[in-house]
Amino acid sequence: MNQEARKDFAQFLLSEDTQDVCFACHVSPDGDSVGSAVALAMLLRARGRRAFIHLPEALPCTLAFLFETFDNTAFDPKMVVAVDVSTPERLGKGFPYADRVAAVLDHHMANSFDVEHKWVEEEAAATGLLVAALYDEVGEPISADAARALYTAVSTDTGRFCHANTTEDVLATAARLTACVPEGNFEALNRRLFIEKDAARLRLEGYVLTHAVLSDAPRCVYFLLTKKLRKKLGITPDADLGSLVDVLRTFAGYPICILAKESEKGVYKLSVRSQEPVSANAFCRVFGGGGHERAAGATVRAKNAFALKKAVFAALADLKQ
Ligand SMILES: [Mn+2]
Repeated sequence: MNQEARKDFAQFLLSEDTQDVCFACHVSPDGDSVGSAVALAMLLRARGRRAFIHLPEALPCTLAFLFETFDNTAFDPKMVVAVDVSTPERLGKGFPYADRVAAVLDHHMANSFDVEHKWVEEEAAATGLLVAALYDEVGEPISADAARALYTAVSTDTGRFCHANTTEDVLATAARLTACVPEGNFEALNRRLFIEKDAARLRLEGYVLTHAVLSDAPRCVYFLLTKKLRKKLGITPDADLGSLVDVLRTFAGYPICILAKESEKGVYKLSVRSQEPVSANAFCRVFGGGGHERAAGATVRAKNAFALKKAVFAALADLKQ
């Protein structure tokens, strides 16, 4: 971790000029982006500042608990801090405060923000780790609610501590957070985040397992979730589909998994996971996306499902496997 960047960012956060802050999350808001933003807002509020979270799209229902004890009333912000956001585009179409983005806190590869205060740790497993470090840097104790928000960030971005990014510092941070909640464990939170699913979601997972395309050349698991299928299976707009790609990862022997989700007519969002030595990031860059080496995303425009599959498999054929 870059100690100087950490110090500079902490200094910026607590400077007199940092007032009335909007912490902005990325499109398809996930546990890391929202959990980190909530913990940051709590830190500023503890220091007497005003802060709220901006979500460009619906909050997944699994993350709704983050706002149970957090009043997220918006106001006209003086500045925006982008949290876990790799490019200005990922703040969402029509982001209302685009002229006020002063800082970014992130861990994605090739973060393209051009802002005054930028702290990006490409090696960090989650933005939540940077937020925990900021609490330490400024000497603010982590409240139970902030610990739950940060645990959400770190546990979701490491695939509940299963991915290759689950390093010693991840587990050390998780251990520290465990000590910050009165119950001394995250059993209830884990149940909410990872174990319990509603019937529609489970039906969807069953459908994905039954209908996923298993390709042998190139070796890949592929599934397209159309809007029609979402409707048929009763998947609501606030359903948390962020971890659906993990269902594809359960097929043994395939080094890359691609979940395509139709977002509007002719527009598909890809979630890609890969294993050593295949690079999900390299694959997504073909489509102008990116992320991390083993987990990345991209948006693809294609005429229909057939054209999409053709484009995806053409890019796969060119990929080093
Ligand atoms: Mn993240």
